[in-house]
Amino acid sequence: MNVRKALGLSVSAASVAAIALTACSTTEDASTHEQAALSTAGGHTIDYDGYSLKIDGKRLYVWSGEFHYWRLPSPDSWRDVLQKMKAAGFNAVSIYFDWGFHSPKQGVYDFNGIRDIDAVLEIAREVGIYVIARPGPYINAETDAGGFPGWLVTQAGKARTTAPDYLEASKEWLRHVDAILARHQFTDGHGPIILYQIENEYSNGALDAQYMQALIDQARADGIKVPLFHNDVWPAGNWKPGTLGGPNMYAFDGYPQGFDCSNPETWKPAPDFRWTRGLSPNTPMFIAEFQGGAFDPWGGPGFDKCQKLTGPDFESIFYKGNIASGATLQNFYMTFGGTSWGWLPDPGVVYTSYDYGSAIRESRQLTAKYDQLKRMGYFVHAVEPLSKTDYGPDLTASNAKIRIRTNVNPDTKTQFLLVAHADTTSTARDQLTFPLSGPDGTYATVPQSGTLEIAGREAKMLVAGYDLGAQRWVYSTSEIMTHARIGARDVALIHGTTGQEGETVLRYAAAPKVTVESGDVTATWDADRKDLRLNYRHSGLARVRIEGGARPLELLIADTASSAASWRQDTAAGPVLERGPYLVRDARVFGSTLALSGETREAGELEIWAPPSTATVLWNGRPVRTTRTPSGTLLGHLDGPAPVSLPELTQWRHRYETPERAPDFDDASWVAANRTTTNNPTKPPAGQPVLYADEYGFHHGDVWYRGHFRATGAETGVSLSATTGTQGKYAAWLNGVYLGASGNGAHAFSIPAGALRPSADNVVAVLVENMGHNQDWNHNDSHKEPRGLTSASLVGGAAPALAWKIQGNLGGEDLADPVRGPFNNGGLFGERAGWSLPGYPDRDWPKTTLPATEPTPGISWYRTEFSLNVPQGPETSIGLRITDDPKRRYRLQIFVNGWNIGRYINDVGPQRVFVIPTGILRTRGSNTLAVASWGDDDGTGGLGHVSLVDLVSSAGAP
Ligand code: IPT
Repeated sequence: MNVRKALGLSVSAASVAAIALTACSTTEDASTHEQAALSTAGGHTIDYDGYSLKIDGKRLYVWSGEFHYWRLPSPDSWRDVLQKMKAAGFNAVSIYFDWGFHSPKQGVYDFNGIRDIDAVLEIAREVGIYVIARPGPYINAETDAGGFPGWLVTQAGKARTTAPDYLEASKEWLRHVDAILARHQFTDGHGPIILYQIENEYSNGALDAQYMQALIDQARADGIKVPLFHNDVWPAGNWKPGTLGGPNMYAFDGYPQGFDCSNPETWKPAPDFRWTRGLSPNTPMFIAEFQGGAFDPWGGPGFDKCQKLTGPDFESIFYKGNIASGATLQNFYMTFGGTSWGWLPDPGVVYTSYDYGSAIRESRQLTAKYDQLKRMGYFVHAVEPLSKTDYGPDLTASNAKIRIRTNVNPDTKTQFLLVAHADTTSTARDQLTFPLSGPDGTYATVPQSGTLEIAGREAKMLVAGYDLGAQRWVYSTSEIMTHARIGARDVALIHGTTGQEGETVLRYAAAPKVTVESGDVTATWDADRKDLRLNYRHSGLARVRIEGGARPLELLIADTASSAASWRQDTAAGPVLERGPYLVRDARVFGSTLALSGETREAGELEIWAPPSTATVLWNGRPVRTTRTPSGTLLGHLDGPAPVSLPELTQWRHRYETPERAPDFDDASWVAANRTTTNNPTKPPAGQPVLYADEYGFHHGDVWYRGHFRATGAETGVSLSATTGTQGKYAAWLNGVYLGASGNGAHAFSIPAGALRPSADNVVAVLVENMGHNQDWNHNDSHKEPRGLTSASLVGGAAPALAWKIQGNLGGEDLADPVRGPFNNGGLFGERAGWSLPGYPDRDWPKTTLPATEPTPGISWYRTEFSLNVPQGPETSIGLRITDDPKRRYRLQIFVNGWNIGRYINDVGPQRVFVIPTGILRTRGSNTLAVASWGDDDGTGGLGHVSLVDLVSSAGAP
């Protein structure tokens, strides 16, 4: 209700959020990206009903992928990823905006450089992809504190409620981020944003409706006009429209395979969401997050297994299942996962790589999952009746193991048949036929010749009773990938699994002229029904020309590999299809020139179904010589990529630091950790100060403590407790003598003989790793779990109190390095002294070779420089591999040109290859690699072998 009021609209109950818009003029730059860009002339409407979203009154099947710019600190690569998504048929990208990434301190917000969300949104507009904006305030996302900034963890009020301090802070964030989002709304004709999410999976336990409503009101007050939604954790019916705190649209999430990738062949059944229709019948079925991969924890099985658990077979069965359920908005989380660089990860669930087993790998390489998404993405885009369907009855297959669900468009009567195993986890190979009755008559047995095969984990979405361009599509047992009118003919690209039989039936007034241009295709004319029946086996790319409709049809029948190698682009001169390259990222037409851009992985053919006006073809700006084939396509040849050669990393220098351990280290400039009260729900033991790092403004990375005391001489030990987060560690020294190390929790360190200085000043020095703050998934303030020391006392005799000093990252909340930002650095001596940075004068450091052993426990650094001379381009992707015996116990922070690109634990893993975000690497020039290594006293510290890897030519996950 408030929403409508805020918009100043009087809206009938039926059309909840028809957003009325005032036309406005925009001055667009004549950038070369304009051709693909979303139309920005004047205003647009975004509306919906129970079937689908509608843009300017036209139904849209929203096919969206999740992408996080903050996990790709390389603005040039944002365009690469968004173009790859668009090229696969995505019409939308869903983006979380991470509050903590933009705000190091209350009241301080940074939207520059790698934080330039204006640029993200402008690139999305230029690429021509809609944006689903998800600014939180809470986002979860396996990131530190679920997206809450470090400074928020010290608040008294309960997060995600109307507690005044929390709510005020949330509104502060929304005001800042909304100011930018508001100027990129599609409704105003200024940008790509079509939908906006309030909160995130705010679904468990006690829910504060006033809080949700306050967020809605804030978004509207900030000028957000697009429809609002919330993503329910599962279809539980939370936050339905029309309730207090309910946004405009209902949406839910689904991760049916879960997040343990250890047994990727073991599946859970695919959900059938039809039962959820009653939850919000007047809004379309919107799956705001559906499993696109899985996260993987420290010591986990690794992302190759997640890639398998959620592979192309999973995508086909589960995503088509969602289509059959009636979903017309689907967003796949993640489609490109990226890198949780620096201290971005939530410690309990992820390490540096956030590859997620996604369709586009962390290295931005495409996978078979990408190909599968492309087959489906092109389909939902091309076959428009899909965005308005009712449930039809199941068809009875001749094989009881197969279930055929149907959806029917009530206007066109087009039928969609989902053919898959009833047990969606089945790996059996089954054959079937089925009866079909539809607008074009009744068929007792489909296919009429042979059988349809479901080979294990596959699902087919078949189309019957459809006006495909100027042709009548009676049915096909091949799936439609896309179709378009190109020049004077229709071109249809259909596909099936390699080796399987297919049957396609088209209807014509009289027997058409059929020319099989390539492949083994049998044509039969059924004069009674006036059906042309084609039978074939999917193999390579068969081509059939059919003349008999209002326009000729060029039917392209692809197998698995040929459909993967096919691309479609829409240009100012109409649609273009291409076949051959690894990627066709973009196509534009300038007069008679067709300018394609893309990538190859090897030399090969480029075939183009181009608008007839095309006389010249450019590939990445260079002319391609083409010949016209008998079927009217243009055929050219593309070269493979130039080989990349990467230098060996040989010239290393090494230096041990850890001066803080020494009794005479000067900590005068450090902050006194002497607070006696805290808002934190966890209180320190009676009589002890609050030592939590966050209380003193040190929110990320390692923190040093120095506790001073005058010894009685009776002290025998130091009892410490630290909360580090999963896999974190801490180590202690007394007067420079190493006491030992521990993981998360309490540890009693005994004082070795001779270490104590009776009747004198003594110093306990403790280095505590903060692996990151917990998420707040259950909104129980779990992100406030303290980090750093939580208690410290001496054991023995009268046990004097300790007077503490603390030092974390340089500047605390007043970042010393705002460009790299709050998550880049913690408080190691070397980090504070610039050892991680390029240009640091390390010439006086001793030389070393790798692998190296560092016998002294604590922190030592390894630095090297390397020069690259590799071809520049969006496809460049270089990684760093660490090779060592996993029994050695050390952990690393890896800095490339000062950027913390990864954290590595040699004895935990699983990550051993680190993607270096291309934008922070000089691909032609000199680079600095600085590695901080934290070793124990077992003599296994140091650093193993380190090498550069060309991730474009190497297969597999980091
Ligand atoms: C859901 C979150 O909304 C999202 O932020 C992310 O954490 C994702 O899942 C998992 O990667 S939470 C899920 C456990 C339902």
